[in-house]
Amino acid sequence: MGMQIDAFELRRVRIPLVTPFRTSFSTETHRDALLVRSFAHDGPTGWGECVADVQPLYSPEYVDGAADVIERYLIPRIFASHGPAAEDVAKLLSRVQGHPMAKAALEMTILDAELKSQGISFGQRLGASRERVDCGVSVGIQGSVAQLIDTVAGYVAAGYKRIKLKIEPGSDVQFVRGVREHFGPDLLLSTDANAAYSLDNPAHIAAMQALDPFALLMLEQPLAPADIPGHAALAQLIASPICLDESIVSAKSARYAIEIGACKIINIKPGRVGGYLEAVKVHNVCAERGIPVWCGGMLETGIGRAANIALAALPNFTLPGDTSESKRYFAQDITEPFVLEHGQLRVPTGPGIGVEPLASSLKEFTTSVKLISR
Ligand code: NPG
Repeated sequence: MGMQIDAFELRRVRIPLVTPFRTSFSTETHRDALLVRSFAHDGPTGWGECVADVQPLYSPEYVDGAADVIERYLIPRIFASHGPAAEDVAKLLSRVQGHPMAKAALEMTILDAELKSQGISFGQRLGASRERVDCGVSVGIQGSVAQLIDTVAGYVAAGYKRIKLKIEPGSDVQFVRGVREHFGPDLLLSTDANAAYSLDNPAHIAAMQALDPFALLMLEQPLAPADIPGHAALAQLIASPICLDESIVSAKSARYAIEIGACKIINIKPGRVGGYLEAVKVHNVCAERGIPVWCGGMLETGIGRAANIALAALPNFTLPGDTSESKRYFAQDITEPFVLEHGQLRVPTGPGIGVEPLASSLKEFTTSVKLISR
């Protein structure tokens, strides 16, 4: 048995980003997040963050759709089951197809409430083995090579241990060359294409091959999410190790991708795989097969960031994640900011996610609130 939840609050917050974030699929100027708060019967309040974007461009989910499916199809299943334990939530919701980010947010809020009632932190529950995690930063596509070098220089000075460059066809080789030549061979450098390349296009293949000399730590998700076999074929054509993000939607898909040689590294995002508990399973599948993992980012507020940092402290998270400090994203976050110390963030130790939203920030950034009671 778990917590009996009497009501959930769906709260939308819209927080300005310090700098627009451009990927191969969009340019974001704000983080428009959905927070899911749970009110347990005679128990603590839990928080969850849904990482779905405003538009369905990274994956089919989008934040309005996530809020709708949570309210109409997921919460009723929770209410019907009389207080499920967090570990039973994924199974309970499994008849609803897809919507992993929506499901992950609901599982997260229930897990937070449950752990707070037990006095256990996310890190302890998930199996964290470190008190601090190494952090990298994801750099959006910039207008010019000079501008990119400038931006990267700022992040290197801040102490980030790995720089990831967003790329797309036409904004790839010259950007990577510029950064590699400017910062030298010791910079841990990776690229992320967000599925913008195709094996059907010879110019795309040539561009990916042209990245070979730059000793990339990885080339992340060059091809379409569903095309795991295509990544295995591509691995035979390029020297850069392939990392999969969008393609990995469960521990099962991770096992398959590794078995067919589609990737050497996996990016784990709890929202993408349906929750923190499935994320641990992906971690374990990779650990058993000698595949290093790192924690991805979806421009989370301090709520999601706290839980991501706990996850990133598991033993096989051996590469720096997209777990940057709060001020890389927001001038004002909705929690106390996470602050980089020698390229690392400290894993929260308090019960549950270990952070609370600040009342003043919630007030400032909330655009709507809906209470859904039993
Ligand atoms: O630091 O949180 C972060 C952003 C990391 O690059 C990042 N995220 O494809 O991994 C991605 C990308 C992303 C951001 C995807 C927002 C979807 C929405």
